[in-house]
Amino acid sequence: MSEAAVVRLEKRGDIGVIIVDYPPVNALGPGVAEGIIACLQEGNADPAIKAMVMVGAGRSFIAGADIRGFGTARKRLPLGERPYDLLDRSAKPVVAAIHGFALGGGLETAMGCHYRVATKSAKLGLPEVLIGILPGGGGTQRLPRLAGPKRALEMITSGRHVPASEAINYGIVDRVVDDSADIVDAGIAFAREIADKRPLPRVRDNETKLQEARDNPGIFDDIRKSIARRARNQKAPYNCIAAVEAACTLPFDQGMAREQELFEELVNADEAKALRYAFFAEREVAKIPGLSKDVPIREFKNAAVVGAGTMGGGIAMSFADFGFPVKIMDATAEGLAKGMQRIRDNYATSVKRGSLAQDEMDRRLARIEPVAGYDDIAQQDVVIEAVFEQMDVKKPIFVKLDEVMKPGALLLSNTSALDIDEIASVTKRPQDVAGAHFFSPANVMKLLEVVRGSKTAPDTLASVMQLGKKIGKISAVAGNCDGFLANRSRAPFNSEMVILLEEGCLPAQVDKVMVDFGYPMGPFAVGDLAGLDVGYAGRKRRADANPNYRRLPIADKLVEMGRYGQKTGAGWYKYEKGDRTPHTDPEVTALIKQISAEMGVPQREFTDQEILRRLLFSSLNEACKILEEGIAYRGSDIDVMWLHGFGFPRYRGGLMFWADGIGVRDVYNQIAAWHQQYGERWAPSPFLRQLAENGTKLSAAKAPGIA
Ligand code: T1G
Repeated sequence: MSEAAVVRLEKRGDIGVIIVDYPPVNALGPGVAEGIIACLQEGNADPAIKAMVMVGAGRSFIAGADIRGFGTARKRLPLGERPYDLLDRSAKPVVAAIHGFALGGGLETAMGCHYRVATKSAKLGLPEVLIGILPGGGGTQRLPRLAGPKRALEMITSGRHVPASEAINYGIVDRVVDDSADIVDAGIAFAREIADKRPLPRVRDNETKLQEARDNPGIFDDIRKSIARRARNQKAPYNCIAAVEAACTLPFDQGMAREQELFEELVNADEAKALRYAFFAEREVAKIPGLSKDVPIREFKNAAVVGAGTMGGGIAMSFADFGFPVKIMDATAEGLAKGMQRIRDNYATSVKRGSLAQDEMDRRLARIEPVAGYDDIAQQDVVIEAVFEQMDVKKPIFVKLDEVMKPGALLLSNTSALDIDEIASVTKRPQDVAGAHFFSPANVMKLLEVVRGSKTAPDTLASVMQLGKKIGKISAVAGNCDGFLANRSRAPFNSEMVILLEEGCLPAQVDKVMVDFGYPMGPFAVGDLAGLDVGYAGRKRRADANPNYRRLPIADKLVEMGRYGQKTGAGWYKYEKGDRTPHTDPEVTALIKQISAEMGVPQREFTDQEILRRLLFSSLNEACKILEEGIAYRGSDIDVMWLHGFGFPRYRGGLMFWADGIGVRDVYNQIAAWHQQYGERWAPSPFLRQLAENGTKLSAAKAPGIA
């Protein structure tokens, strides 16, 4: 697009309106910065213009720099010649009129202006840390001057979007107007009010609030300590802090130069590449190949959940949290009462932690209605079955749902592995049936695995994808097979971690490797949290059906001993009463040694790298089979599932992206070597071999037939 097309200057009387028009979100793509500068110069040169207003066309102000441009040869304007630098040197006042979003370079552009007006629903923020960089357009220097260093540090290291109603309290915007107001008119009205006011208020000159850091320089180390857990193994959050510190210790121009240095350290680092990849993978996963954009979406206004257990309660909360009324039922009145109590307790815990206000808890609870039975849910737009993971429990429920639910209702199952086609087969409307697999805890985990049955209609699939987005989830499609995409790709990992124990590892050693890699918890500790009995049945079913999933005597023995994990006070680890801290248990160590000896498995030492690769490569190999069978459309979809379903460290991009850092050929060679050493379960996927031969990246791989 030519510069004139992406940014234009229109005159409204004596006010010049600079309109940024670069769909879909007015990112500062090619020519946009140059267009802003050209319009600014034109406005300043026009004697008929007394002041200017900058707005975004379409649904938002400016959503930031064009992320697609990073890591490419695209040149960035030099320091001192960017809109962020030129706006506040303008001889005439410029008012940023913000609706929708002003994020990253968008907010930085607005802070380069002399004034800022925003609609009530507008969101402002500097989210650069979420893609592994820092606000490189003066944000680390100007935001502390507007909002104070402490607030700036909180916003920049969290990357959160701040509503305009908060932003005005921090001093970031000068006026908030109602959403019903026309943002251009509001900007023009404000511009007329200040057109003759001098001196022009340049944010760079505003040093008053920096005093906060001069009086208390300890705030920088305080925030370094407070982010340490979430920022583990990452550099961007700490560079953000250093840049804000420079704002408080250096003159403005030197601070800007320091910001650039700290930015350049990050923009091409692995962390930023991985986080940029994750950002786009999360948008790509929403696109269903072959599904036309105009497939009709069945909107939903309410929902029903069958099953008031842990998952059912969490699913009901997921809807209530996003404003949807939801009815929940259970097989017994006692089960329903227990489920409702668990929901109340979950909310109360959030209120106690301060992450939820009491009145908001009350509003959400009021949206969850316990009901006696099927007749009470018949008119709901969507129903999600969330009962015990057994086909002979689920089928009768779908027979009943088929009888009672209104035509067009979405009939969804929360099953994590069972055959969606078999479930749909007991209904007369298989086209309305799909899997909606939530991850525990359902109201917290963002992933929704949407399982398409062979008879699931395209509009059903699209509607469930949309449903996920509306309740704050990231929806990702999986084909129908045992374990679908997520749990099937995870299953080899769950086996391999126990097999390592047979060979001489211990749970704590494996957990340390995975936590050091970036997982929030080690896999053995996670098993104890989820419950070792949960996987026992699935493992048995798979081992009976597939040689890749042989029995795991050590894991089975623990379950048979009643060691289910935290819920029984002992599993892989032992737990003190009321304390969730895992403690190594000599009894488990002895059991591991005893069973390994009975199995006659040679014992040896392991490096951290071998432990890491034994676990992750086993899943990589399965992921390639999943791609080859079309259960996943893309390698990046698998990464989205691992990021949001299994807590894979985001700054490593995802399972496939991380392996690309090693190289697909090396991955293949290692798996082939383990195939020689360990036999069938390590047989390399032919698809992986093909990728290795072609040199195709795992994260860029597509299922056969997918463009
Ligand atoms: N650059 C390029 N493309 C972008 C983009 C961006 N900044 N933001 C969104 N898109 C694309 C996205 O890939 C999708 O494309 C479409 O727009 C709709 O996005 C110098 C260095 C603004 C809250 O980090 O948070 O400024 O899939 O599906 O749900 O200091 O997009 O249609 O082909 O997400 O309504 C800082 C990132 C950049 C904001 C809208 N800014 N974007 O959410 O739509 S770095 C950000 C978002 C920077 C400066 C630094 C969200 C949104 P497609 P979407 P949405």
